[in-house]
Amino acid sequence: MGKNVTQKILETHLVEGKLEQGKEIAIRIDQTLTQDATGTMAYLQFEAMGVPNVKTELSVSYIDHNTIQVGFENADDHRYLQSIAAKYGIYLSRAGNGICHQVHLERFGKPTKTLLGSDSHTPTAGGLGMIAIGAGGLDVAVAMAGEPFYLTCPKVIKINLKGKLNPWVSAKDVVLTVLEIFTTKGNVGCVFEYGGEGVTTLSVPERATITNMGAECGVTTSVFPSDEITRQFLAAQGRETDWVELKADPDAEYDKVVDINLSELVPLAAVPHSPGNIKTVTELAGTAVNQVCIGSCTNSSYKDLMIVSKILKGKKVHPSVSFVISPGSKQVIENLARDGALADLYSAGARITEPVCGFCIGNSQSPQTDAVSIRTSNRNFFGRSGTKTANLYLTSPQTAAAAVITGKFTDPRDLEMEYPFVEMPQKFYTDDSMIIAPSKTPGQVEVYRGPNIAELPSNLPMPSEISGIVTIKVGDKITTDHIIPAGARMKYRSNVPKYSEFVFEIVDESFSKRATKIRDAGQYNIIVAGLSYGQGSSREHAALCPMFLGVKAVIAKSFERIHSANLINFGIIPLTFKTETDYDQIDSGDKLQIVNLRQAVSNNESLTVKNVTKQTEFQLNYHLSERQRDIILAGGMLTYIKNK
Ligand code: MIC
Ligand code: SF4
Repeated sequence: MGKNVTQKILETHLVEGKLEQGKEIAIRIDQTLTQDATGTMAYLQFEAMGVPNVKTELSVSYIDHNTIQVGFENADDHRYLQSIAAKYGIYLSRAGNGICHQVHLERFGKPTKTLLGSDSHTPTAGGLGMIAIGAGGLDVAVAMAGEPFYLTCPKVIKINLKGKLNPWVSAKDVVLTVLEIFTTKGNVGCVFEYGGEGVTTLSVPERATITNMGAECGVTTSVFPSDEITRQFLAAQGRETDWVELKADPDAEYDKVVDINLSELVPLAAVPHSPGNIKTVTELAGTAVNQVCIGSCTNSSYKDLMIVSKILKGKKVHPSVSFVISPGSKQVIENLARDGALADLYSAGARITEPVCGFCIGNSQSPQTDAVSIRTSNRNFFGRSGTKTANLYLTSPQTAAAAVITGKFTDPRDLEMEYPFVEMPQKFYTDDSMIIAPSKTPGQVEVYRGPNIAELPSNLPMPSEISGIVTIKVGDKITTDHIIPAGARMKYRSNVPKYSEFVFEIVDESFSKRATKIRDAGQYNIIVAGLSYGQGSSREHAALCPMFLGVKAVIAKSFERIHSANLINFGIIPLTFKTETDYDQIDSGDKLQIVNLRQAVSNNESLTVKNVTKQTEFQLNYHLSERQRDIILAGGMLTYIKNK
């Protein structure tokens, strides 16, 4: 039987288990990436493992999230990361070099390899024909120490692309169509594999836009084949020798095939507050726009910004629009500058930032009260921009550029101009001087630790039973941005006690104080949630900070993959309702008792919970492999590794 691309890569990296869908497997990780906001914690954990240097083929530490540097915290963390990279054999991409996913695509990604990254958009590199997976920092630290990565052997869904995109319709509209079909929930344990003749019409950065936002569907990863287009991209990066062809066999089988005809697509937008709420731009046309933000790891490539510059050439930003561009990398900026596009963008009135996450993570460029903000990024979650009342819409750069000119939602096909086709360059201007290689004398490198770096919090083994209070009950689709905000709070990533003060800040400001009180009174905190709990980012602080506050269990209707793994890594048990309607029988403040927990988990038996307040009882499920049960019982991954 023929094999698909996903199977081919997984098979050559398999170190434990069988490629049977739904079973736990372990794969060898060739490359890792971290970014600074998840990286400091990942490296503290790596240091705690006592391994002398990374064991991967390549590990890169990027600085792209916390670059605001108001106060000493960010700068100190950058120094810490630089010294760790030098000491342990890791490449450091300095602040100013670009957003991790864009730079990785340009300079490091290789077809047929595996990549594990402490950022949920790591699947961007799937555009190059890699299996690239987002995970918590601790999982990445473990991979850097040479251990395999465990995952559920995925279902592979083929997205069969036919036809060719029309002018003004772009890769972003393809992935918004995918989101419209699959939504943001119910796709855990799947891989989207792209195929069909339409694939050859898309450049690598366009493919990367599509794999990037697969993260919003909650899939394990998304992947494209590696073909002639991939070869041309790598050759233009001066890396042709990194190219390997990788295609699905003609008789490859898939769990499901979904056709998308590129020729039929139209400009789309994700409307507030979920990337899965899709409308056509025509439906929104005429809505006044206050802010346009172009860039982020989804749409910040040379081609994206070159098209924007051509649309805006000789035009000016509408007076009621605040217009910002965050290019993807220093390479993108330098190539735009050399080709004259930067001048056109400045002339149009763009506020061009460093090549960083910036507006996307809400640590800068927060829009005005009640703003309508059009963004080319991937997430429009409630509160993410830093302005609670803002309404974020996600579109293509083409649609965003149209609004820059008109000041309102405008279908770019209605602009009275010819579509500015942009060819991919034969050769990019490249310069890796902002990437620092590891030290040749690592023994002499001293690790720098500023006062922002607090001690790693530890956890105790799982108790024989959990007696605790439902400190908060939340609804469906709670994202990690709800659980622990990024934005202005993100500078405390290396200081868990401080950062924990902001857990659930945008949902219930009193959570942290109430949870601390319960913890200090010797009881546990329990979180109750609806469907798809933990959507969005890979930030392990969404588990680590609750752990610090004494949360021992989360009971939800369902969980997202990365967050569920992070909960396990920090000794918090993710439990699901056996009967979903039991969710309605619990209220915030109820006292619950999960009896006989340790023994039941050791024996893989189902759990009974008593609602002491309501005098009721119900059953809970959990889906944990034997290894995960051992991690939970040990009180988390670090203790589990030490015990081993
Ligand atoms: C995001 O887009 O939410 C982030 C910030 O990149 C996160 C990582 C983090 O919280 O540090 C992600 O996507 O994993
Ligand atoms: Fe950065 Fe935004 Fe991409 Fe996250 S989604 S890596 S914050 S640009």
